[in-house]
Amino acid sequence: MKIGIVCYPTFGGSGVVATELGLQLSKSKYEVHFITYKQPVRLEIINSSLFFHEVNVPDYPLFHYQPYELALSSKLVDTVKKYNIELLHVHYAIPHAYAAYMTKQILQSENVNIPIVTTLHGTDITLVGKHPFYKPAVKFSINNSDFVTSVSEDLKNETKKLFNIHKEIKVIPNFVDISKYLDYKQDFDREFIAGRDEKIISHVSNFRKVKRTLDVIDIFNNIQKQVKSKLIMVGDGPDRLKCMKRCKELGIIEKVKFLGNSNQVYDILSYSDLFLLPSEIESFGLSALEAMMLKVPIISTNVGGLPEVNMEGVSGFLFDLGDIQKMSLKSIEILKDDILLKKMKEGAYNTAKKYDIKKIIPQYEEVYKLFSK
Ligand code: GMT
Repeated sequence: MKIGIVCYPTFGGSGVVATELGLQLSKSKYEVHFITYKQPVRLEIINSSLFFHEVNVPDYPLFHYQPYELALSSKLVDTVKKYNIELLHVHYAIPHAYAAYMTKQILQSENVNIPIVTTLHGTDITLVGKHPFYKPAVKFSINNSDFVTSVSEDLKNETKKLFNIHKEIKVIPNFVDISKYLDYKQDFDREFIAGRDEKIISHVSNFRKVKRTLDVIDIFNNIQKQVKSKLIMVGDGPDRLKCMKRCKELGIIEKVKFLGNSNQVYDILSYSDLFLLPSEIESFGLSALEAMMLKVPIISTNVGGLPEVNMEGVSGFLFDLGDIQKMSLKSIEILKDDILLKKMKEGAYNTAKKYDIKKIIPQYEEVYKLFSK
């Protein structure tokens, strides 16, 4: 089957899920075409069953905003026709589900039928999508997709509630490739990050307000007073400078490494003892799942889909949003108790196994089968 995948090509979780899905599909009976404005970060191999088509948006001085949806729809129409693509799977509703709907309409006028599968990832619903400026268009494009999936039960319920959607939404969670870890080799030395007697705490995100990265710094500040440790902050985004400033004010800048966007997330996680995710909104928490796969327990909030991923007392612990005190105390307890830490590491890994790629990809394939000719 020939599938077109539309996603954000950046370091965000929806792009990672879409790319890993496409890569995996292309290893079996699928021909996969990525259609987006840049080659997705994790898409390193292009071969006879894996293609990348770049969407170009010419800069025209008359436009204050360049019309990306228009360029994307046009590119989708051309690519579907040129490669006989049989289904479009769009990740993140804004603006992809909307552009896909237009593509379907244009192709219909030429007697070509293209089914649209939309996967909802999170803020396309819970933050941006529900904003009155976008809501009618998002609701319309969800209702007019041929099939809709969401990455957690919580996101499914939120979507139904916020947009009054009566259509079926199938939950297909995020996934990790457990086999990647089995023979995993780190590319750099642990000494680069911390001394032998120091614990390593990590956080990975796009440093947006919803990630509450300043809470990460405050929690670590409490931890480092009682446990010799280093904090690794991976990723980049609007709150990164604020975090650096807070570290300087607290006098802990020497203990915190800001690595920016990195393709070595797994290396960093594989050395970590604890992962902090105190988010305000989190539909699933792919970064937490990746940490769990690498045997790192999670201290997170109990918002959104996080309780579906982080199992209380097994893979980690969950707290109310903003409860820095309790998150700090539990972190210190785990890091000080080697037996508890070992138990939590195993618990994190065993929980991650439920989300192995081999269990999740067939769920997407079931959806595609509904539309295969
Ligand atoms: O909504 C976002 O923050 C962007 C999106 C992304 O592209 O990173 O993240 C969402 O999708 C991920 C993959 O499905 C989920 O694991 C994240 O939890 C989710 N982020 C939020 O809900 C904040």
